[in-house]
Amino acid sequence: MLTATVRRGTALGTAALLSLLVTPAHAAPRASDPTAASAAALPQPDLAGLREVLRTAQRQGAPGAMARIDDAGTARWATVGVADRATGRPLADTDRFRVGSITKTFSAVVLLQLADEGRLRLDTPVNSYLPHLLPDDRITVRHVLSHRSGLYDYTNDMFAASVAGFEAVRTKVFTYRQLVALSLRHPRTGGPGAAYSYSNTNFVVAGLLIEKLTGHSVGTEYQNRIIKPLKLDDTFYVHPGTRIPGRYTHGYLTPDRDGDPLVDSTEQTVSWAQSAGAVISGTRDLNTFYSALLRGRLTSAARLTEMKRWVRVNSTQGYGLGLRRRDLSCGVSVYGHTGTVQGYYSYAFTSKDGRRTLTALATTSNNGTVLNTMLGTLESAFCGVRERTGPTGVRGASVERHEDVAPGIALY
Ligand code: HEL
Repeated sequence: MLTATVRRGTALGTAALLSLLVTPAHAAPRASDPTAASAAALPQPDLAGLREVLRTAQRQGAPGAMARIDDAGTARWATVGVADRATGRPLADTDRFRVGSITKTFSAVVLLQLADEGRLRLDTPVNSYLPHLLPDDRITVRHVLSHRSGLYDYTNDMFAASVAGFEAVRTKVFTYRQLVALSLRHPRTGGPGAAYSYSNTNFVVAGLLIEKLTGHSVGTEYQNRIIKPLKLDDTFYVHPGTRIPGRYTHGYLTPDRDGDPLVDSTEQTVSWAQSAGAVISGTRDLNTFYSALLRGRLTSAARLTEMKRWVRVNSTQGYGLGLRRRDLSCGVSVYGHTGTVQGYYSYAFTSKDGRRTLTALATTSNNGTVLNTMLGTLESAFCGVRERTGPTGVRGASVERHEDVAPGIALY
């Protein structure tokens, strides 16, 4: 029988890690947020609940699932299932994985640092930096980073058929401009500054902006501005490489037709996403990243405030600039991002003060039941022990059926 394990890390390990964060070029005072509830005010995490959520995801079809909580110097983690169905190797909390759209926060951080350096203005039209790229001169950088550009999400077409769509692009290498061109075949979904409408195209434009303004690849900028300063040893951007370096967990795409076998989707270029979704990382690194971001260690306080200017997604979610806010059933709001890439579902969120952070992963995708179940890891991590309303450990009254998704993409 597969078991869940929860261990308590040494306080020294994580505390030391946090204290070593040095970002000389971007060191900034901690962002002030008068309404911030400190992690100390949060209830203790519900570790039994967390384990139950992971076991439930496993029963629902995820070969493996894990979660790690870093809480003011103490690390706790749980894993269930296998990293590799072929060998049966158990999933380890240190296994690397593909993070999907969590990459969007990396891209936003690079652009906000460029804004801090006076090299980019959020309310300037994208076409001022990239002449003639977009069909409307009024679309600004802020519109793009908050999914209010109206640019159609080309992945809607690409992954209409999940397995065939994936296999068609698995080894492909796209330029950013090719991806933008795929989007522009469609009418826009709204005018510049319209309501939130999630689109990967926005963060492909972000990638183009990073390259144009810095003269470097996004991989170089992630490395120099985030990965190196935060010492994120498990974090990589290998595009157009297809393999995950070092020790990693395989990811398994769920086919659209019941009864068809899972597809090992681990190896792919992720070129269809790049700056919108191609980062590889691990639970510890993502916790370090979001904690550092919310503690004001990656941008100035003013830019962090811009990142947290929310547009409405739905009754329990807001979107800032490459950053999600989720309001949990206990009234606590958490900040981070979600990721869906073939074979991997991830959640990485931190408290307002950045002191308690959760990253959770299930090693499957195209399985809305598992995605919804994994939302329960946030409740367990930040809301503590509370009455459970269902067998999943998810408190149903306040948890929505589906994650916020691009239209037609993840309604499974
Ligand atoms: S979708 C999301 C999530 N984001 C967006 C991005 C990411 N990921 C994608 O665009 C991948 C889409 C295909 C995923 C695939 C699967 O489940 O493996 N689905 C299909 O092929 C469906 N036919 C908004 C959910 C986010 O949370 O931000 O990551």
